[in-house]
Amino acid sequence: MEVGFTTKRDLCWLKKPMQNKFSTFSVEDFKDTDAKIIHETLCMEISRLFPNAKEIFEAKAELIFAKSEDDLKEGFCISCFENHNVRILASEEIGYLHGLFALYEILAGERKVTIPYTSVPDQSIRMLNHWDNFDGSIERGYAGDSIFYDRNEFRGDYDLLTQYARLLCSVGINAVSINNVNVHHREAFFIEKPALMHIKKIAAIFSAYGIRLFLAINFAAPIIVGKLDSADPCDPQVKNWWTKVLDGIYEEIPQFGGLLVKADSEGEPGPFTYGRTHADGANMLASAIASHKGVIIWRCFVYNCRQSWKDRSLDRANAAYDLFSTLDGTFAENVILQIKNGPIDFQIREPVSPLFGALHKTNQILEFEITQEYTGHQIDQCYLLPMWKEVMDFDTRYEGISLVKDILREYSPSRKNSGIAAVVNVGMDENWTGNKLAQANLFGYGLLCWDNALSSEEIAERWVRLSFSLEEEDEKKMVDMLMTSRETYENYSCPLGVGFMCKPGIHYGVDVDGYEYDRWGTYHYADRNGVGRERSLATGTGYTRRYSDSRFREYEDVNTCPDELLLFMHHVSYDHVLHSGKTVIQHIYDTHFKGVETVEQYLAFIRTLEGKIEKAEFENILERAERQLAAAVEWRDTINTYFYRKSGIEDEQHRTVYA
Ligand code: GCW
Repeated sequence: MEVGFTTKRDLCWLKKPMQNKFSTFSVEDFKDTDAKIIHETLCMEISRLFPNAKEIFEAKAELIFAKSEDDLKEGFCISCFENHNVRILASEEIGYLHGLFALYEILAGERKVTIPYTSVPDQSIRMLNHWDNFDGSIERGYAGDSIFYDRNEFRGDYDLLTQYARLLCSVGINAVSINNVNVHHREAFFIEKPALMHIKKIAAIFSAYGIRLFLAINFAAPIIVGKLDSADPCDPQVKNWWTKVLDGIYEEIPQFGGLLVKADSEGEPGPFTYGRTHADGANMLASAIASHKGVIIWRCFVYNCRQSWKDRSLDRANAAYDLFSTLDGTFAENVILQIKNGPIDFQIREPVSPLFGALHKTNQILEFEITQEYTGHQIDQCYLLPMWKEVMDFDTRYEGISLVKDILREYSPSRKNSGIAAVVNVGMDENWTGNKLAQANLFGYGLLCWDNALSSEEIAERWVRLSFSLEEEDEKKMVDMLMTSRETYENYSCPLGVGFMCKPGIHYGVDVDGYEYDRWGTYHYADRNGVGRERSLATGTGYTRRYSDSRFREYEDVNTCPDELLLFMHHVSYDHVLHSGKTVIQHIYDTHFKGVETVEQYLAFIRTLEGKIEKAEFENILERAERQLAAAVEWRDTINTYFYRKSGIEDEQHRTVYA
């Protein structure tokens, strides 16, 4: 049995094996074939995490895995915990594995839990989306090339993929899509045999860790791959073609999860070409996959990306709501809509998408972005858990079920077809995520999907403790740094929810007007009097009306709109006074100076870590922090100067604002 790994990679939060903790373990088997595979994985993982434990075939082992009478789903119960005597109960074999990783964390991370400790996932689907291309590049990837592909071939490093799968399983992930939602020509053929021969091997690795594999498809595949003359979802020929394709996929990969679709979005083909609705498109695929019990995950990121800044009535923020709320109840039972957390695109600050709470009869997945496209490219540290918590705990203030985290489950007609997905942040870099600190986002994402009640702080503490061996005081400082990093990024970048002041295309670094006169629908409309997009019903685009009455009233009125979203919802003058008591312009100056000062403090703290963490890790974190500081200074000076020039109003504190 292969226990060690040949491809050298950071073991991340699983790097502290506990020697001689248990001398024996026993496993009560579940009967089907999948269970046997997972049993093998379990033995392998025990030998990695608790070396020297031997499997015995009687019930008096020190570590016992046994079937539970209760329905624990993919979860587990650690029911007994005395010295060398631990019992892990599960109702599905994968629960043993989750229980094992939890046990490891309790021991290696010195985590306190009360026994019996039962842990059952809050969300059914806990997914990662890869935006990896066959040429090895990753759209919005900041940690090296793809772990799956290399120059139009399958990389075939199964050792590496096993390391990846175990990391994901250890934080509770159970679904992964392995190719970019922008499905280019070559990837359109992933649904055919030659590629499937490779993909099935990847699927088997994930499957051994209880993770289902998904593929993103090109809606025009019937034309591109099938050589039909149409991809019209209402054409019986098209449906037959998809049915055959899916039969072929399941023949190779019986445990295949399903398809992920980006349609009619940013140039991708879709049902609109044929005058059909998104329900027509999704339902056709759903019916073609239904006999295999697969699902169709259909993205709601659909908007007109050829807008004009001259037309202030058109609002990209309205697009997903307007299109999909009217289709509520028309999707098949195995279709799931995947909705980005905000109405625009993963900015450092956005309101929560108004689609949550508006759909009552449609399966839903909430989509986050772990990869730091707009939040610093894994150069700048930005611990995203506080943002994700805000979204999940957001109260839509509709009657009945009103919190986003509950809406996902409760308003999905099929509970098992609901949950959370996120664009992942890993690549070929030795530490997986480019910046070591960005591992905390991957770790935390998994934990939060599993247990929605965890706090960002607890997650940060757990990550720090498992990843390093620091004295308590440094541990606390590191957690504080992570916990403030999102606010810090916001402080030196886009103020008050305005968004998109980044460099076009790459989305790193400042360019205040970079998108201002472009076609993407992301305008801040700064002029000499003020700044912000007017989205009120009274005088703007009516975006505010897409929320519940209570939220509508709150957002509609400049006096009740939360400060952090003010410029998302309204165009206000520079001397408008915020709830904080500061004017908008003074807030901009203050936050931008503060943002840079905080990064300087991070850097000073990081320098003190030399010799306290591994050298390579220290150098990595330091190098990134130095680059973050340089970027933050550019953001600060450009934004401050921009608004000084527009407004002519001086900083009250007379700090350096370039003229
Ligand atoms: O924000 C945009 C990104 C695109 C991405 C798109 C999407 C995969 O800039 O790179 O395309 O979102 O979510 O589909």
